Amino acid sequence: KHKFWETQPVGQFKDVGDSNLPEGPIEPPTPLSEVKQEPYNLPNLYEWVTCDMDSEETCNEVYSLLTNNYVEDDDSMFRFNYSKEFLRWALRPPGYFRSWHIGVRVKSSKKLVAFITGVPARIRVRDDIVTMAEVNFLCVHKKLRSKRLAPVMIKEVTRRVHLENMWQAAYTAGVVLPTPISTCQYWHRSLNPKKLIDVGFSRLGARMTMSRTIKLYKLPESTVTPGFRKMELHDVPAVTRLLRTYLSQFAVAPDFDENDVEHWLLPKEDVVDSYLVESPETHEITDFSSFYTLPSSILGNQNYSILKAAYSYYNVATSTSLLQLMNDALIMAKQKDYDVFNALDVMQNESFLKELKFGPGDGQLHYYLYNYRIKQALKPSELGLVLL
Ligand code: MYA
Ligand code: JJ1
Repeated sequence: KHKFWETQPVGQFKDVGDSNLPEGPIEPPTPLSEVKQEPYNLPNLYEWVTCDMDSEETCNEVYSLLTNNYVEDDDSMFRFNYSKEFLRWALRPPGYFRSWHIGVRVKSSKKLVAFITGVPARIRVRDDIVTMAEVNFLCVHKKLRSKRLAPVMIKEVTRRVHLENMWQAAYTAGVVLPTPISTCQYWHRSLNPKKLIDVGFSRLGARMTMSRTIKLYKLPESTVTPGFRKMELHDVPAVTRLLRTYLSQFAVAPDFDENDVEHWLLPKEDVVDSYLVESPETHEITDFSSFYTLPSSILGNQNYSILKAAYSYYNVATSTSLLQLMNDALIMAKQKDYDVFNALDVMQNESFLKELKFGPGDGQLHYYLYNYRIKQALKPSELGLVLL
C-alpha cells in the first residue's frame, strides 16, 4: 500500500502495538563519508535548485507556487496562503541551512514546480534531546501530481539533512502515513461569524439566526487580565524560562533557548503575535500567549478572497487561568480583525476549547517522527510541539 514509506525508517503499521521494539532511533547514523554525495535523479525535464529565501525574486516564486498549489481542505474551498514574510521567518531560524530549501524547476523554462524544506530544531522526546530537521512546505504543482515526485523530494531533503550529521526529523500532515506519533483535532473559534458563514467556512447552527450567532460570538472590546501586554525584546530571558518550565511536562516538545525564543516568539507584524502578563506588583512575567497568522485563499467566492486566521501557538498560564488568558488572546485577534482563531487539541488546550466556544473542524493533523520510534501513540495533550 505505501510503496515508498514501507522502505523508510519510520514506525510501520505492522509494528503498531509491538511492545518489544525499543523507543529511540530506528537505524544508527552512517559515517558521513557513506552519505550519497550527488543529488537523487529527477525525471529528465527537471532540475534541483537551492532556493535563496533572501532573494525577493525567489521568495516570490515560492510564494506563488504555494499560493496556487499548497494544502486545501477536504472540499477544496480554502487553500493556505502563507505570506512571504511568514515564509522568510519560518525558513530562516537560528542555524538554518540554505541547502535545506529545495526547489525543482523545469530545465527549459526555469519555472518552479515543486518545493520542500527543512529547518533545524532541538526537540526533546521524553528525556532525550534530539537535533532534528522540521520538514514542511512539501508541494508539487497540481499538473505534476501522482508522478512519484514526492518520494524523490523526501529522499533528497533526507540526504541533505544527513550531510549536516542529523538523522531524525519531525513533520505533520493532514494525511495518514506510517505512522502517526499522535493525531490531533483542529478546533475553530468564530470571530467574524457572518463572513465565515457567507464563505462556507461555517454554517448557521440549528435554531440559530444570524443576529443570535453574532451575539453568541461577541467579545469584550479590550483585554481583561491586569498587566497583559505585547512581548518585547527585553522579555526574551523571562519568557524563555517560563516556556522551558512549562514545556518540560510534555512527552515531545521543542528545547527552546533564548535565541530560539527571540526568533520564534518575538512579535513580527502579521506573522507572529505574542503577549504576556507582567505582574503589576512584582513585575514578574507570569503568563504568555502567542498565535501565528496564516490566511487562507477563499476559492471561488464572489465577495471575499481571503480568510484571516490566527493559529494558537505556545501558551503558558500561571497567575491566571489558561481560560482567561486565551480569552484575552481572542480579544486581541478580534481587535486585529482576524476572522477565525484556530487551535489544535495539543498541550492543555482542551481546558478552554469548549468553554471559549471553539467547535471541532473537519480537519485533523497527524504528527510524525522520522527515524525515531515511539512505543505507543501519544495523546494530543502529551504533545508540546506546534509546527507551522
Ligand atoms: S505536509 C503538506 C503536504 N503538502 C500538501 O498537501 C500540498 C498539496 N499536495 C501536494 O503538493 C502533493 O499532493 C504532495 C504529494 C507533494 C503532498 N507527506 O509524488 P506522489 C506520499 C509525506 O506521486 P503527489 C508537509 O509539508 C504518499 O503517501 N508523504 O504524490 C510535511 C505516497 O507514498 P506511498 C506524502 O500527490 C511533509 C507518495 O507520497 C504526503 O504528487 C513531510 C506519492 O507521491 C505528505 N504530505 O505529491 C514529508 N503526501 O506510496 C516527509 C503524499 O509510500 C518528511 N505522500 O504511500 C520525512 C523526513 C525527511 C527528513 C529526514 C531527515 C533525517
Ligand atoms: O479549516 C478547516 N475546516 C473548516 C472549513 C471546512 C470547509 C469545508 N471543508 C471547518 N469549519 C467549521 C468551523 C466551525 C466554526 C463554528 C464552530 C464549529 C466549527 O471545519 C480544516 C481544519 O478543521 N482545515 C483543513 O482541512 C486544512 C488542512 C488541514 C491539514 C493541514 C496539513 C498541514 C501541513 C503540514 O505542515
